[in-house]
Amino acid sequence: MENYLHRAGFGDIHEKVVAGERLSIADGLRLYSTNEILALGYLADLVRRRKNGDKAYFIYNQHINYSNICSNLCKFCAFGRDAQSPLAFQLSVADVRAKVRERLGEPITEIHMVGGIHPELPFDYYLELLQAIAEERPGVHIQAFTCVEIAHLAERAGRSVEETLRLLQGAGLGSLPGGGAEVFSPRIRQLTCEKKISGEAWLEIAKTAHRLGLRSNATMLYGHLETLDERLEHLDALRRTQDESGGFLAFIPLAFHPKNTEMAQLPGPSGLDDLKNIAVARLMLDNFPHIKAYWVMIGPQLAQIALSFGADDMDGTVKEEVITHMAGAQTAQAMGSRTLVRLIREAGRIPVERDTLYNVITEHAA
Ligand code: V47
Repeated sequence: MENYLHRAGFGDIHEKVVAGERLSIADGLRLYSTNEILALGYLADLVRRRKNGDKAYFIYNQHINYSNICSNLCKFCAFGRDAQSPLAFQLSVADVRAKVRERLGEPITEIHMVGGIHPELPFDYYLELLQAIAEERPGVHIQAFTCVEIAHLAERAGRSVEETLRLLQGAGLGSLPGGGAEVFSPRIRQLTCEKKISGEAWLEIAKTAHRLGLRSNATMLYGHLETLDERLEHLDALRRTQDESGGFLAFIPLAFHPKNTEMAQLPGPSGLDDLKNIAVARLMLDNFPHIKAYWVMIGPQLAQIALSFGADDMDGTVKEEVITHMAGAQTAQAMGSRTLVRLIREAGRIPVERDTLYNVITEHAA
């Protein structure tokens, strides 16, 4: 293997990985640029194994989107609508209650809830959503509202981000999902989501959440207009933030789905690029405990292979995913926990059902 890594031009990076040394942005560029995908996978797998051993995680979760009404209307998004659109929707607190109640018979431990940047809903609506979920399913972990939504909620509440987060936490918020990060580069934000908060603002809100004891995830939407340098700047910014706050749990690379978006002319990323993003993230984000292969976006087949390219988590049962499916995803909108266990086991890992904070719920036989 060492000879092969040398021939692939990665002898020095292998030495750094073995020594646990941080990789530079220039190293990251070389990794992204290679076609020696097995060498890249081998290096990422060394880090994955060191951090997570033979375990690969999944979660029993439910996704709820409370509204798709959005005043940002990003060019890569097929989910957001303006309020006048016939496809706009907005759930009442009672509707969300009903969605939770519908699935009380299932062993769901996490509710993942996000929506658009709704221009009119009052701040109390969001507090009531959290309270209603906690009432219907006591003990469930509510992972809700991206940093972008938090910035908006703070505006609606007329309070600081910190005060807003404290109020949400008091109403039952458990952690923040990783959406809305997109690509931090101002160039890419200008081209694709000019109304969205800046990358710095996103990172600042994540840090504030971490200070309050809320953990959060981070994402990167790849495979549209971004350059490799911009991807690496994004990863580096996350790594520096994690050095300061230590509050990120998982990084999830999100594969751009072009259908029904304003960037529908783009092809979207290839399978090779999907694997590279998992592997390079695992190698660059040396201070992130987990890398998720989100099966909804890259397909269960590739997500399974990603478990040998740096990923240690397949996300979850999800039911029912809307954001990626509006943009043409061909995957299912839910997956049974038995299928997740089988996929993980087949990949040679120990399937572990986790809670949001990666506490073990059930360790299945290898
Ligand atoms: O913020 C929008 C992205 C995100 C498209 O934290 C698109 O564990 C691909 O963040 N093609 C929402 N992606 C999903 C998300 C997420 C999903 C699963 C787990 C977690 C987690 C977070 O999806 C958005 C945006 O970045 N997105 N449109 C699209 N056309």
